[in-house]
Amino acid sequence: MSLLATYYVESEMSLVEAGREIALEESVGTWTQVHTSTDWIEKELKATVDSVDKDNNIVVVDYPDKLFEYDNIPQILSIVAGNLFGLSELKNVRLENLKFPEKAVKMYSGPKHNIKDLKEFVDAENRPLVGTIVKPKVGLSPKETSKVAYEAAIGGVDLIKDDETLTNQDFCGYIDRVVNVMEMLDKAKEEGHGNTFYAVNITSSCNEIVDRAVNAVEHGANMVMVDVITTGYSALKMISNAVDVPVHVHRTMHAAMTRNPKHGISMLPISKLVRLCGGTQLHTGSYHGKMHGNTKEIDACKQALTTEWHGLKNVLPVASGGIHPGLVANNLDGYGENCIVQAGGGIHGHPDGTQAGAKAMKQAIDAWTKKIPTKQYAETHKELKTALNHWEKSTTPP
Ligand code: RUB
Ligand code: MG
Repeated sequence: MSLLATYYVESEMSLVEAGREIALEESVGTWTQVHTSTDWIEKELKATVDSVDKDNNIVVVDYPDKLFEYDNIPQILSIVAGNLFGLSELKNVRLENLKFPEKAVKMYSGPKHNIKDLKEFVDAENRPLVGTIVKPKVGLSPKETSKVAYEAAIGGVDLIKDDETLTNQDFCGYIDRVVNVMEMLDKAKEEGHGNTFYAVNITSSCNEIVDRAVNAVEHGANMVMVDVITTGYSALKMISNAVDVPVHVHRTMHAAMTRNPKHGISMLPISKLVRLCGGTQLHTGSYHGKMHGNTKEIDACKQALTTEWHGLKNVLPVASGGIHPGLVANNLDGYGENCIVQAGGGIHGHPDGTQAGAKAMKQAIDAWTKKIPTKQYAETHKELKTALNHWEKSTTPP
């Protein structure tokens, strides 16, 4: 039992030598021989190269159990994703995957809700969910935000969320926002539009974030949103422990680590850490959109979030970023029905407004669910037709 970390490596050295550099730097070695080590350290704590795949520049490093406090994610990351990124002998290095031993996974409670729970709440058992990010991303007052949320809800979205830069500014405090938005979502429900999630962004500093989560729920929030890369995995775990509502996990800043295919950190280990720490949904990129990611990497994240993992509840992947109704089918072909497809501009930029935009997105999802080509479905659904015409030339999928 040990932790296996997979790296993509480019170096003048052989892959085995490069792997050994990583293994030593991150376990018991340094740049020169030291005279302070002991037999126990060398025998029990020394990481080794498990395997190499020369065709793909892949090295797997085996880190012994005793190196870790498995319930301490910052400590785990300081080993598997620590100094190694700066080693000058490595031209490029990217953490591609982490394989945790079962006993490590069992130290985490994971999400409190699974995909089935989320889908049942919004009565979407057999289809993907549709979500929206209120736009403009900042500037609307709580009342104005709630009006946009209401239009989106009656248009048919399942989830409304804040954008990542909206937190608790003077013009739109989070408590006022929750109260106003939930009031309008209750109104939509009374009018027969069913339940809608509202993910209020409680991202803040560590002495504040749990209070914000608890306060938001006390004021009626049925979901909270947190940005995991900027606040950290420990913050996510604390939030998930503190409140019983689902936790929507956004990943602003991730591309600083994930974008370069040769250096940094893949979205896959990030997805696993989010599942351990209790996220119920996680942004994993879009197959087609303004910031579309690596298709293979999205597939791997989808697999890591949704399939059995030592009894942890599963996590709903989120496709987001530049999506409009014309891109829905391509994203769903990749994700399948267990995902949320989100649109900000792709809903609030509809020529006939937010309600029509929400209808158009929902129609695009219905078309995919019924296996009808989007363009054909648009012949009998006017909001969708308008959306397809409007965005015909933007980010058209191949
Ligand atoms: C989408 C949006 C999201 C990003 C991030 O707005 O605000 O923050 O797209 O998504 P719009 P991801 O729909 O107007 O582009 O992390 O999944 O790339
Ligand atoms: Mg955003």
